[in-house]
Amino acid sequence: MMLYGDYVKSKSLPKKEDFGEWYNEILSVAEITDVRYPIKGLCVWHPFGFALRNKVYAILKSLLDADHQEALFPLLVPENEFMKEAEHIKGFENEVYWVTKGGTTPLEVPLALRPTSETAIYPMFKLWIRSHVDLPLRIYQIVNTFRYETKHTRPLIRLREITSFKEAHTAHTTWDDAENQVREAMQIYSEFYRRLAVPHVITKRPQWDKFPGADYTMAVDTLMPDGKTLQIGTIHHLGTNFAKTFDIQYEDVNGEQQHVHQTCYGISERCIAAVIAVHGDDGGLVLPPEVAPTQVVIIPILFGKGLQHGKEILHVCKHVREMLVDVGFRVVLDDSDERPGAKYYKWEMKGVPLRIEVGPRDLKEKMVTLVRRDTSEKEPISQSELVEAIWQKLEEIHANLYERARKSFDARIVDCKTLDETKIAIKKGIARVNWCGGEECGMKMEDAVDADMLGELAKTKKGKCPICNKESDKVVLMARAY
Ligand code: A5A
Ligand code: MG
Ligand code: ZN
Repeated sequence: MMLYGDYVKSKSLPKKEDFGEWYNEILSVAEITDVRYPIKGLCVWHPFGFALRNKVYAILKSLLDADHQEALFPLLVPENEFMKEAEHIKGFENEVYWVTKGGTTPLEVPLALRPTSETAIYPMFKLWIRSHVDLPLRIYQIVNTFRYETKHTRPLIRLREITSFKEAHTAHTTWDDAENQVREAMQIYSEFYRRLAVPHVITKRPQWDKFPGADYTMAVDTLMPDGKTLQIGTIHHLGTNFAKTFDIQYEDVNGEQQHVHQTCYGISERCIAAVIAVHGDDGGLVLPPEVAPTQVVIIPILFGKGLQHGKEILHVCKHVREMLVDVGFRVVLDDSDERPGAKYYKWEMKGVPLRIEVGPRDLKEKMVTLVRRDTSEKEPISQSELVEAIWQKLEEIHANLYERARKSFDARIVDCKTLDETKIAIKKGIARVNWCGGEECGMKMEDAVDADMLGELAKTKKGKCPICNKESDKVVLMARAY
């Protein structure tokens, strides 16, 4: 494993072309997570990684807070509650960790560590919901959940302890109201990923891949540099399935008892993996300004002539820092003893969007040099125009990151008519294919191209199902998924 010191010596990460290796190295070198914790599938957040995580989750919370309320439910779920919903149990039984002892005493009722919180939350919904005036009910929580994953675990992507599981749970009077909530959740998640400059696509998962216990599942997917897709959020219409098993009823306007219609939707730290993977390059992280823990780093150029003017240069640096902190930018002045070059590498690795260099030549002119992380462009700026210039640059950086990522994303979604075309497209990305809608054809298609059906697009287009040749206007996406 590469640590920061090794990185400084070699001055480069493995090329991003080898995405798997690049991804593991960057998490360690940029101090996002530490995988050396002695339990497989569990990760430690470094302070820097956690600062990034908190910036990202602040966006998610602010989007939800408009019409959801944050709550907090217990981690432990009694076995009898966990075992109520048959499909849900079947979907999760192989992934649940059980607490079976209190000290040395076997527990009368074993307790599940939540793999997700339907079975912790819905017994309480039964108590909270009395009448139609209590609806709609929209809550969310951000918690850790545990899943004994059997597939290859990966930091932030497939964890056995998901540390940052945001799950929203809603209840409504009708199936259509719940469906409107599904649409609202799709909009919230789209806006969230727009703010992270992460291109994505939302599809309806095929029935064989929906959330256990749901009527249907909508999923948000993005594309990793290696051409595999990553599911970065899901939205489930639960119908009355859980309401029936947990007996969640409300009194309608006519005084009659009705089951509520529910939805739930979740996002995990995979959103951080997406930010890192989509924007990062051979020099390390490239962070969208809104979530960068440090937005601007100031570096005094103190060698040669600079040494004689050291005091003045540092004075200007401090003045600039104050000016920027005052207007709310997150700024670091790196006045450590390292050489400027070493500092550049360090802060580039951390994805800091803008670097300000102050050297001896800048003093007389009252200038500084501004350098962009995303394009490496350098520009002299007068100190008096600096604040305005930084506002503008940070906005440009976000726009450029999104534009660049979207271009690469769009170029890797390819219309395909045949299985052979599909096979080629999924080597680099996503294939868009017609599908008759038959489950058997769907499964055959997955097998034939050795990929997953992500799901159905809302847009339709006439074409033939490549398995049975039937004319259809259903369009699905096929890809190799993480
Ligand atoms: N209760 C609903 C919201 C739920 O649990 N849905 S889910 O199972 O699909 O999980 C929500 C999201 O968590 C997924 O879309 C995926 O992005 C993420 N996720 C699932 N398993 C994960 C794991 N083992 N590690 C990291 N993220 C995971
Ligand atoms: Mg499958
Ligand atoms: Zn078919």
